[in-house]
Amino acid sequence: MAEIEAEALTQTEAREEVEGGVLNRQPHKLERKWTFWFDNQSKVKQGAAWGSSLRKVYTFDTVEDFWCLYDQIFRPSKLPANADFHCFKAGIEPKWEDPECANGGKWSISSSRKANLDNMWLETLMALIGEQFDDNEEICGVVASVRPRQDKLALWTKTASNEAVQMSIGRKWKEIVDTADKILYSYHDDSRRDKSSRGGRYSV
Ligand code: MGP
Repeated sequence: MAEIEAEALTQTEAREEVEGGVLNRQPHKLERKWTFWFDNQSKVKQGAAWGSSLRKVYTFDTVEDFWCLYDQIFRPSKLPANADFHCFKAGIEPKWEDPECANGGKWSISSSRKANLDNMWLETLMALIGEQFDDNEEICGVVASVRPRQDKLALWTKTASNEAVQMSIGRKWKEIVDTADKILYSYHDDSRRDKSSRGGRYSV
């Protein structure tokens, strides 16, 4: 995370970075491509299918593009109620139906304060694009949700039944967002069923 922060050039620094009199603006490439999504469910007509308001916004693969997108758009405190931001690996849709997510689940954290949600979202994004998790291949992406009752952050992973891997990801995520609160892991399979069967399967 620190490496990414250190690597990230502010626009002023980029402007000042001159090599032999020539402006050097080589972008800093990420390990892989990521996509930001936006879902504003408050605008959806009643009865519309889930996902009808989900939009792919921008795919990026440089540190510079990430900071620009984050600064200008993707802060959860800018979200209206009942809207979500997602940042997922390019090629994975933030839906239970996506083949990479179909057997997966999510770690969830609730946040009652908007500033806190922004911080946890940013720390998580930096950890994802900086490939900070031991099991990077298990990660699908992260979702920030603003809801009337409580805001939420969810880290989606691929193989819900692999308890050891999920526990390791959950412990690491808690460190990254720096929370002492208990966090719970739920299977997407359980979420598809009625609310009563949705308890957390793992916790850290
Ligand atoms: P949500 O937006 O993840 O949680 O799912 P929210 O709004 O906090 O509400 P709660 O149900 O957790 O209390 C809300 C509802 O949207 C789900 O119950 C599903 O009906 C639907 N939904 C959510 N997701 C992520 C999906 C999905 O990936 N696929 C489909 N088909 N429906 C989904």
